[in-house]
Amino acid sequence: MAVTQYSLPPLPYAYDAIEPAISAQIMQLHHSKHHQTYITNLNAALTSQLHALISNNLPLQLANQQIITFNGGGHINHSLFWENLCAASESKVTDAKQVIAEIEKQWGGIEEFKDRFWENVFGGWGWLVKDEQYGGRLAIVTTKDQDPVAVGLTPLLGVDMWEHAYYLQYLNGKAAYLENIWTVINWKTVEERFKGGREDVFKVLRASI
Ligand code: MN3
Repeated sequence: MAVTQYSLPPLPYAYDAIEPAISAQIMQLHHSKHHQTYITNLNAALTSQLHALISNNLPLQLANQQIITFNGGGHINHSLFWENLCAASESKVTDAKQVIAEIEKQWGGIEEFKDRFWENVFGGWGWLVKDEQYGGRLAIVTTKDQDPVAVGLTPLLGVDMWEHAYYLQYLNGKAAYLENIWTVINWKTVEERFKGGREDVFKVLRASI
């Protein structure tokens, strides 16, 4: 008996495609080292968990659960993040007509939305989500560590707020990093996620997750 072993999904663009918002050096390290490490740790923990379940080793099961949550969340979150970025030349808010209309309805405009995002997002991850429990209304949420967004929420757009996502280029300039991220958002992907539901978002990624 064996468990699924996950592998690193290729980026949908070159490492230097997101420059100057995010340097090629960061993209390469972040994707080929950080993301790969989450996958390597996830695979090891899943294999260990199979043995822990077969041997009724409850303490080991609990320890593995934490490792699986952290590294599995890391794999999911980074996969979503790569897909909702694109080259600045391809980043067009006109590709997300429905989402932008909702953003305007909810926050008054895209600039106001960016301000609220900055004010409400801390370490870990920042997300624009669709809240299915409230009729699909948009919300800005933060998840700590590598936690994925909660059940009931559809992730539309994720921003990695960990220092490793920007420090080499921006040092402690987190505000500048976030300001520049808005120039490389793949609004087409955001709109597609909005039109579907949570299951659809994860289904798209299932080939690699
Ligand atoms: Mn990261």
